[in-house]
Amino acid sequence: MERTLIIIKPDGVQRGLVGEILTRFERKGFRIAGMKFMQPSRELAEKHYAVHQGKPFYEGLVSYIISSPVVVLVLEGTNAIVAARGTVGATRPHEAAPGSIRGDFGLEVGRNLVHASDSVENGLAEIALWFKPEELVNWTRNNEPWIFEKP
Ligand code: D4T
Repeated sequence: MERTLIIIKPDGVQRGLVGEILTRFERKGFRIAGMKFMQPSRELAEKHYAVHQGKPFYEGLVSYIISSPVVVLVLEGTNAIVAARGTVGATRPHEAAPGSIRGDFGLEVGRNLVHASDSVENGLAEIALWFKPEELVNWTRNNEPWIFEKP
């Protein structure tokens, strides 16, 4: 089953939107394989955003994600990468569709509430960066035949 890494960023936590954001992923049908509340270090943030190093928004991006605790999740599901990015919405919240997390709760790209992996390969690398293997749980829910046609 495909996996994606989700981060509820500092603004999501500070604004009391953790429950609301988790609810949206749960309702969509994703299975939680990992979840933790943590204060990311600058070193971790710099590794996570290494692809953006040198861009004008890089420093703001790193200082934003380390400005307060975050909730980090590994979610599993069919086409989890694309599905989670749909639930999250477009990078710039003012362009994000109503009904998406960013579309419903955000206005600015520098306060866009949630991160979701953008490819299967990046998802695997991000999961390895943020979680130890033993922090991930292999399990199934008893409602899965009603979410996944082929388990
Ligand atoms: P993340 O990585 O936070 O889930 O965002 P996206 O996957 O939706 O978008 P991205 O990788 O293109 O950008 C990463 C991050 O940089 C911020 N950003 C981006 C910014 O502050 N200014 C910009 O012009 C862009 C393109 C927002 C998200």
